[in-house]
Formats: sequence, C-alpha cells, structure tokens
Amino acid sequence: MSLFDNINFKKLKDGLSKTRTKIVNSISETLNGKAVVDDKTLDEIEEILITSDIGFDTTAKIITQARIRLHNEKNRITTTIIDTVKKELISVLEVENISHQFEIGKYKPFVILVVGVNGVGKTTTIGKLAHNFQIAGLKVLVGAADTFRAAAGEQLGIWAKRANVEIIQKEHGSDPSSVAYDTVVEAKKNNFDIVLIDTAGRLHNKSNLMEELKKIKNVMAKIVPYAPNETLLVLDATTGQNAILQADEFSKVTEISGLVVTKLDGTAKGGVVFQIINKQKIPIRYIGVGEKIDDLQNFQPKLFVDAIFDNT
Ligand SMILES: Nc1nc2c(ncn2[C@@H]2O[C@H](COP(=O)(O)OP(=O)(O)O)[C@@H](O)[C@H]2O)c(=O)[nH]1
Ligand SMILES: [Mg+2]
Repeated sequence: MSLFDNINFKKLKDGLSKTRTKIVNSISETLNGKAVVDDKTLDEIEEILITSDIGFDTTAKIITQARIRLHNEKNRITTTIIDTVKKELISVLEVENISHQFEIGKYKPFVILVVGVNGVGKTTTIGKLAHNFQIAGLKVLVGAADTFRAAAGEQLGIWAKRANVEIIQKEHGSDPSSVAYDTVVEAKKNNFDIVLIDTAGRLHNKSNLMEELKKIKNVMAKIVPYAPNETLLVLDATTGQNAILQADEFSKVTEISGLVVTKLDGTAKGGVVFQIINKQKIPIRYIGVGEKIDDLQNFQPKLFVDAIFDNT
C-alpha cells in the first residue's frame, strides 16, 4: 500500500492532453476507416511513435511486438494495435523495482536529497512532497541547501509554510553541506521522520557539482550513516531531449535512486518519460502535473499509460 493517496486520474488525464493529441490521436487518425492493419499502416504508426519523444528503442520494441501479434492473429483489427502499443509502453515503465516503496519508518530520519539543474522544479517538488508526507502524518523537516541563489531559501521558506513543515536555512552563500548537516542534526535531535534537502543544480561545472554532492552526502552520513536514503533527480518534461541528457550527466556524477518528472501538464513531450526510463533504468517515483501543492502524484505505469490513451 502506498503512503500517499495523491492520484487524481482526471487531473493526470487533463495534464497529458497535449501528449495524447500527439501520440494517440495521430495513431487513431492513421487507423481510422481501416478494417485491417497492414504493413504500411504499421510503418505509419512507427513514424508517429518515433516523432513523439518515445524514442527509437521503445518504438522498435512496440512495432516488433505488433508485427508478431498481427501475424499470429486472424483478426487484424485496429484495436489489437492500440492494445499492443499500450502493453509495450507499460512494460517499458515497469522497471524492476518500480513498485518498491520508500522504507520510511525503518529509518529515522529518512533522508531524501533532491538534485537537478536550475529551474526543473526541485524546490516546488520538495514543497509538494513535504505536503504529502505531512498529511500522511509524518514529521517533516526541509533543508535549504541551495544557498547559491539569494531567493532560493526564501522560496523554500514559502513552501515550508504552505506545507506546514519546519525548515532549516542559513544566509545566502553559506556552505550547502553545512545546511544539510544542520538539518540532519536537528532532525535527529527532535525526532523528525523525514528530511528533504534542496540543492542548487549547477551542472555547468561537473567536477564542482560532483564534489558538492559528495560533500553533502558525507556530512549527513556523519550523523546518520545510512543517509541519504534516496537521491531524487528532478527532470523537466518540457525540455524533451535535454531531460534525457541531464539524466545521463547526473547519473555520472552521483548515484540516483529515483526520478521525478515535472511539468507534464501542458507539454506534448510526455512521451519522453518512456525514453528516460528505457535509457536509465531508474524508476520514476513522482510526476508533477501543475504548480500547486497538490499537483504531485505517485507514478504508476499503468495509470500513466491509461491516462495518455483515455479519450473519453
Ligand atoms: N506547470 C508546472 N510547473 C511546474 C511544475 N513543477 C515546477 N513548476 C514550475 O517551474 C518553475 C521552477 O520551479 P523551481 O521549483 O523553482 O525549480 P528549481 O530551480 O529546480 O528549484 C516554477 O515556476 C514552478 O512553478 C509542474 O509540475 N507543472
Ligand atoms: Mg530551487
């Protein structure tokens, strides 16, 4: 059972409407009026999938399966195709450990480090996550370790207030690892269940970023040897291929345990989710479908694909 009950299918469906137009409506148009599916139709579907951010590998898998199914079935009807596409898409998303839940309760405090480049939605996601944990009855502390931008701490402060959780922050320009350290110390001392650490995502200098994240992890581990329990990489779906590159780069600098894909509302590039998972084999934990505090949802492969394909 999940800790959060935060899935609103209608909101998910609405958010994915542009992605739906791009993928599903195009496929439906191709199939429209055809009693049976022939090879030419499959070629057309292949092209639609490739141009919709799903990626070459996943498209190839889908088309191969579709050919096998169509070959084996006397009924070469169009619904078989949609069915096959959906099935393959779900299987791409069901990475081995995707259903593994955070082991909250087993570790106290449970420490989550949030990383990603500037502007992807880290601070917003921390605000939303803090809210989710808070309403699940957990005692939450956020640490403003993005000390690089002057406004960053203030922004996290606003989110902490909204989510009704406590925050540790220091003056602009302080050492990020000292904020992370103080946050974990406070969490341990005062019995917090969850720690969420915000960071600055300066990818322009890879070795600096690597050093900074390493230092943050090391100082936290001095207080609680297992920290961080999770390192979440936040990716912005609207950036399409760039999100894929960022996942590559961050995986090289530090170990990432899960992904958060934001801004799935209002982009036609939702297909990028399939490409990211296919490449990284890192599970997506949460998705952002809006800017508000309750616009974060648990990621569930089948629901996600159903929402993309739901035309009702
Ligand atoms: N539409 C939408 N906007 C989002 C989402 N998540 C974050 N944002 C917006 O993205 C912008 C950057 O977010 P911020 O949390 O400051 O990014 P950070 O630099 O990574 O901390 C803000 O304007 C947020 O409101 C989302 O899921 N949907
Ligand atoms: Mg931020």
